Amino acid sequence: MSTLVYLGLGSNLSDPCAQLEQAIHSLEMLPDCQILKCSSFYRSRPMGPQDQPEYINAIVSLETNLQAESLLDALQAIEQRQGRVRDRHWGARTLDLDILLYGDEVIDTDRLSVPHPGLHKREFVLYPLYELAPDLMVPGRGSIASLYQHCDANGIERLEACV
Ligand code: A4P
Ligand code: MG
Repeated sequence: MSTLVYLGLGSNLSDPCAQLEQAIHSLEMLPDCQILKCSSFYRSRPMGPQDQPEYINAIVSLETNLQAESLLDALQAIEQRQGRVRDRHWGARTLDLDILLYGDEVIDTDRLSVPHPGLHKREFVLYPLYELAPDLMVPGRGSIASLYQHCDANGIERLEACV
């Protein structure tokens, strides 16, 4: 049985728009996964340490037959292929792929917290997610429309084209 999943994509190093485009291409190639929609790209201020470049973020929805942990393995392999280096918490990165929602499941294991714990308060998640799925309900958090309406834009900008 397939599950509807929302993934968060983020990058602030080494041509972030190209990183996101490459990641979307890699997601299209994944077995047992079918991309449904992709949001616009958004530019936002870094959350966390401020001595790092602005981020480009987007959201992809897909249908998958993969279990959540297998999907996480596949996402981490894509991050590694695109040169992800993990140093400090919330530090700069070529590519971050987060599982925001996995159907309406609530998952709390050593490796996975779903819905993603930051989802409901981050403009760089709520803006693209509302664009993609304005009727969505987030388990434990209510409607995406309400979360979006109560979220501070914090200078986020929807890009017409990547430059
Ligand atoms: N993990 C647990 N739940 C999940 C999930 N739902 N999806 C675990 C993906 N991974 C999940 O992740 C650390 C571990 O989280 C993984 O091994 C996985 O088992 P990571 O990618 O190595 O580290 P991280 O991303 O630096 O940590 P964290 O705390 O997940 O950071 P976030 O929440 O991803 O935030 N500013 C802007 N403007 N835009 C951004 O996208 N991103 C971050 C990172 C900081 N500032 C940002 C942005
Ligand atoms: Mg991450």
